[in-house]
Amino acid sequence: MSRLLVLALPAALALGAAGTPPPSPHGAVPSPRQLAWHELETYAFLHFSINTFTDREWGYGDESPDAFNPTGFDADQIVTALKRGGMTGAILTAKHHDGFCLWPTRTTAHSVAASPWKNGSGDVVRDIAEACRRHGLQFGVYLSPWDRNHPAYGTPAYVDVYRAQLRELLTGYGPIFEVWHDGANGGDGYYGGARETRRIDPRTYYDWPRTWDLVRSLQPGAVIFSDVGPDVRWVGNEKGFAGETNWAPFEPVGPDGGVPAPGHIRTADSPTGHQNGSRWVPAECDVSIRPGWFWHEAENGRVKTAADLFDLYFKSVGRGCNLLLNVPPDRRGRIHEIDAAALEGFHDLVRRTFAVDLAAGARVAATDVRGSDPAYGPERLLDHDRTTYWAANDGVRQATIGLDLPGPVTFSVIKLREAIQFGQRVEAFTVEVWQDPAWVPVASGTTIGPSRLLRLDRPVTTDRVRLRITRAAASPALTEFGLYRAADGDNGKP
Ligand code: FUL
Repeated sequence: MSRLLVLALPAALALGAAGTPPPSPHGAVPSPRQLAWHELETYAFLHFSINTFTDREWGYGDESPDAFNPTGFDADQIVTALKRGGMTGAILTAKHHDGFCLWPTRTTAHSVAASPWKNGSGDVVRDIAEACRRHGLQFGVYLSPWDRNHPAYGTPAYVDVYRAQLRELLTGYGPIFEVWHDGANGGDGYYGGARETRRIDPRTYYDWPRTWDLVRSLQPGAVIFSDVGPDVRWVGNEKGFAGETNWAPFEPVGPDGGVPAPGHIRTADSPTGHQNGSRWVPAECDVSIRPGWFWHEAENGRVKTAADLFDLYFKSVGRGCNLLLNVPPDRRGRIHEIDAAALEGFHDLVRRTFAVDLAAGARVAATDVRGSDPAYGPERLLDHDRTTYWAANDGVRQATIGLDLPGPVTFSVIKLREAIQFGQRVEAFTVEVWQDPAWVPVASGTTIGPSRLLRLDRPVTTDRVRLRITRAAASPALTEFGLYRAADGDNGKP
């Protein structure tokens, strides 16, 4: 439903009720597929493959398909555990660096078809894709560009194989919401028995623009992820957090300042992006619920807790990113009970925190309303509808929104969202509360973007709150201003 709402945005961009045109876009703006992606916020990574059975993180490529034999594979259990954790989608490692394919591909014999699992008749990609659809989750694929098994890796022939694999995945399994291209590229491997080191030039070898054209033609709704986008960028770390200042616009360069490519980028810029970047390439925070990406029995005692995940939520979604949380299935082919419990606890914290918007019922006023047109009035900030927004007149660079609450409320979380269809515009803001006889600042920040959550050191009680936008690159336009009380108690702030 919400995807449809966003895709319907062009209609909502029509003139305001009194005929005032909306703001002109500023800088880079998101595409419709990126707007839909921004709404997903938390989704899962499923690292599952031969490594699950060999207890490794990176298989060499010489593993026997005999090793792949989950004892109780249950796609519904996997997907419902994710759903209970608030995950809106799942991205499956259809092929990791070791080259083992989780679907019966025509491109190589190194796949589930050669495994004892279901006597070679199984298809993990199909089972997870169908379970996602049954339970209302989006489905995406990770296909490692590096293939340590394939004899042709390093030659042009392998790039054709990679594209053929993508074509199978993007034509055989229904709608795909995200295609994930890893930046890890080249090195030693089995390579059909050669057992050698093969280096490739990440800038030229894969001819990424052609591959991305293929993805576009086969799955126009899918966003493409890599270190450099084109739709979604890596955040530059695997710990699950973004920069406190986080611009969706991005202008990637190589480590040497030259041409960038997946696996060849100056990652220092990735957590923050570039305010004046020419393209909208928002960051995605990938992190595992465990120390490793694959399931290892020895890590059962080191699963992140619900509180850890809640903290990461503030540092990823709360900084305008999507959180890609890896939850690796175990050797049964199920989400382990410890991981499932942590996920559920995390979702419970998120749900309880955001169940009641304490700004509800407030009288809201703004120092400036575009064209004095009620279509852009500040009441739009409280309606929880991302298609409506408050906007200021062109030329305005500072504005204040005041909330006059029906009575005193106690809150510890502030939620802000920009109307990002017009680009990212706010550069600095402060939130203040009335503590008679003065306004007292309780939070401040730089960027807002698709979502900004500010967690206070301690809850504050007041009946008046104001947001002061102190610097903006273009007239501000916001869609949400909410107040909440964190459900994990008042000392939860790390
Ligand atoms: C990295 C890979 O090398 C890891 O194994 C994992 O898949 C992670 C998500 O990306 O680049």
